[in-house]
Amino acid sequence: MNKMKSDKLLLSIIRKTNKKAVLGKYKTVTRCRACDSSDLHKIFSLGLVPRPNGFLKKYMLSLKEEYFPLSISFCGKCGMVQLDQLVEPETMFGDYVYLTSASKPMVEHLESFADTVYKRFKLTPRSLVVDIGSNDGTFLRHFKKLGTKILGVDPAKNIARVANKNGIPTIADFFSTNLSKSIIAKHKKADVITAVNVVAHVPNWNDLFEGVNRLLDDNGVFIAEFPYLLDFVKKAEFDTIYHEHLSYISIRPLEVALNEQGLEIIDAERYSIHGGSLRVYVQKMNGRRKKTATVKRLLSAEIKFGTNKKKSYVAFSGSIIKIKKDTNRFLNKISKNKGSIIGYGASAKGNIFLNYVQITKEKLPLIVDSTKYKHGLFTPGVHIPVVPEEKILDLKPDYVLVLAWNFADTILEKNRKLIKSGIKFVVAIPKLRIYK
Ligand code: DWN
Repeated sequence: MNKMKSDKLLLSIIRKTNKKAVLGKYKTVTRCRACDSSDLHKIFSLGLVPRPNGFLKKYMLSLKEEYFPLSISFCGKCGMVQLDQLVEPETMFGDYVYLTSASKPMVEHLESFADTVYKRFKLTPRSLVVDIGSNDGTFLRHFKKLGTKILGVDPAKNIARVANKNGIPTIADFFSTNLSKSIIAKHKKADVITAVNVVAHVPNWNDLFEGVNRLLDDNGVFIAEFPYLLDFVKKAEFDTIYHEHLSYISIRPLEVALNEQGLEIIDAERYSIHGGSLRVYVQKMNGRRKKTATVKRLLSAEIKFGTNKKKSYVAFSGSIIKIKKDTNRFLNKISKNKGSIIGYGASAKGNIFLNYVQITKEKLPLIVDSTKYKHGLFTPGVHIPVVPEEKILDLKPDYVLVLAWNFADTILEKNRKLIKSGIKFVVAIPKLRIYK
């Protein structure tokens, strides 16, 4: 069946629960983002879903809502895993609701990240740190406290305004080679360029890395951190597949793309944040820093895993189907026993999970969340209302479904008294678990 026909069929199914669903505009990706090969192989399709951060104001519930097909493929040549669809970044990042500062574990992670970089690269008050995808300036605020010069770049105009108001100079734009030229003209070359949970969001890696190479001082270092493909596959983190995440990154394809632009990876570190992330340290080709053994070790682990082999993704696909079945069975049991359940963490991943598993507001009547921008809004597709986190104290549900599973430890710790009082917290990924 051709793409148009399958989209129309999927849309007719979605319209059974969301009559306002329409097919949004998207492009189909036919070449590898890293090596430009056309040897792409489908891994899994999640059907039609709305924008992951497409939260709705009340009046928008009666308007048309765009859905897009969502599937990922791997490159048979370099092992790159990427989305098969491209939704215009402007429509996703123009007016954004995700705030880095809304999650304490992320704030703490970035504070220690800044300390590590400051000490390891012996930064001084003359050093310039440029953060690509700087959001509300949570990361740069630490460098400012440490005394370096700072500059943020973020396309979300609403959030860049908040950052500038809070004393974090931020350019409200997408980073690009052109923008790097104007930054050099106004400021200086950067001693450190950071990109935290950004590289996976960027459609044109050549332009991104050419801009990094131009902006970076000859002795500078580019540090990118992103969810790591091996963690993503091994822990079936399928709800992080969404239209903001164009790539699911591993060292091999990333190195291909960086080398193309005169850059090389010299070190890499794994972190548990966001379900398992990789931090890579990059310098200009043939720079003065030596490559560590970690890079080689990770590369051989990826080749052993077989990132460019179909068989490597069979278990991953099976886990997704099992998680959907187990979650629906669990929710049906609760509604049969007249139990009550709410969601915790109105995250982009949570929205993908709710739409793919088809959890409607009848099954999950509301979600608590710490992000002020999301309060009073409704989640995309299934239209579940988002209320302040503190509301959980009045609600006292029988169960709480933790949608932000990547922060489960923090959320469980924060609510240990409620758990002690008998409220059961549930995490569905990598498999359904009840904490009591
Ligand atoms: O790459 C991205 C990641 C880094 O952040 C972006 N594309 C979009 C976003 O994805 P997400 O929305 O899935 O991110 P989080 O940070 O996993 O979302 C966690 C949600 O949970 C936030 O809305 C905040 C909320 N939360 C809460 O209510 N109480 C989080 C914690 C830790 C809490 O205690």
